[in-house]
Amino acid sequence: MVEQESSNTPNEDFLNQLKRTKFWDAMDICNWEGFWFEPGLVKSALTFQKTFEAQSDDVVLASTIKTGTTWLKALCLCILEKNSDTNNNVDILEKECPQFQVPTIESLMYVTKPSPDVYSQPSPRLFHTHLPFSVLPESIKKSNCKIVYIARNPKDTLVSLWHFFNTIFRPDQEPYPLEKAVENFCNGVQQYGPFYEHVLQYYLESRKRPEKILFLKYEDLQRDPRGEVKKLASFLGKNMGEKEVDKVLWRCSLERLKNLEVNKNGSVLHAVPNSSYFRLGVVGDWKNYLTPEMEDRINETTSLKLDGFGLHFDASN
Ligand code: PAP
Repeated sequence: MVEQESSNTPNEDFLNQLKRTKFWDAMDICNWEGFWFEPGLVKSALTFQKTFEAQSDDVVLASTIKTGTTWLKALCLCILEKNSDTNNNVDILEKECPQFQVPTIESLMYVTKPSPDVYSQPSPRLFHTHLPFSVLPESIKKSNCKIVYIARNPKDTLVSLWHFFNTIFRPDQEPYPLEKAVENFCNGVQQYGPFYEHVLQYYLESRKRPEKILFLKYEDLQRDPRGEVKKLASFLGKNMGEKEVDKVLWRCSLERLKNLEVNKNGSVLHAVPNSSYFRLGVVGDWKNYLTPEMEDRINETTSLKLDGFGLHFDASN
């Protein structure tokens, strides 16, 4: 488990030396290793780096924010058959949000209830992190454990992020100006940003080591859910038939998860209702929000950051 304070955690002087700014006038973030984080996350990321020993059958899920993490967590729980409580054969997704069942390691200190001891779960262990590849514990990079990364097109990611942080930071206020959110996104100044460098790091690593890192896209999962779930299962060493795949897809569907009592009313992280993880889940929702100028701004940034690396997101998405 990630500890909050130990001899491994950095002292406040170290954190105070990091460049700081405010995200959306609401949250202090600091720049560590080229990415922006709340200071508390840097502390636990450092503890994670120092204490985590990967095992060869571990499965590490990774993503930047709002790219399909909750869906991926649910899918992997089901594919690895970690979703049923063996005592009474109950689907654990009915009891707790996927965000609790597969905790984001560096966020554990923010959970509202006793956090699961992720380090000592039965094998194959299943983890999630929003950390960029460059700061993962060395043992994750060097061992044979597998990484599954989920990416999403930048415009839908931004719109999803905008809804999410409006719910969290401004429940009773006007939404944060979208043009400012677009600027932050394009400049990379947001929790776990920059988006582009995050996605690119995992993408390039997946090209080098396809047997270690599976790079998925949210849009592909929406377009061809059966094909993508089979690919994911096969990467995790499971061959699944059509019926099994359909069952997993149903169990993990947004419609089902969103309407479970635990996700309608529960909460895993302080001040973050579970319901905020389940919104619309469609590709191209950005068209309902972004002006042509905002669209151009994001498309130009995407082109500037990703062209030449072989990573494409359909700009019409
Ligand atoms: P996180 O970064 O806080 O973990 P994450 O799960 O990555 O959040 O992103 C939430 C998005 O995934 C939401 O997208 P939207 O705002 O565009 O609607 C959410 O609706 C979508 N989502 C959550 N669960 C599912 C699911 N089971 N199937 C499809 N999309 C989902």
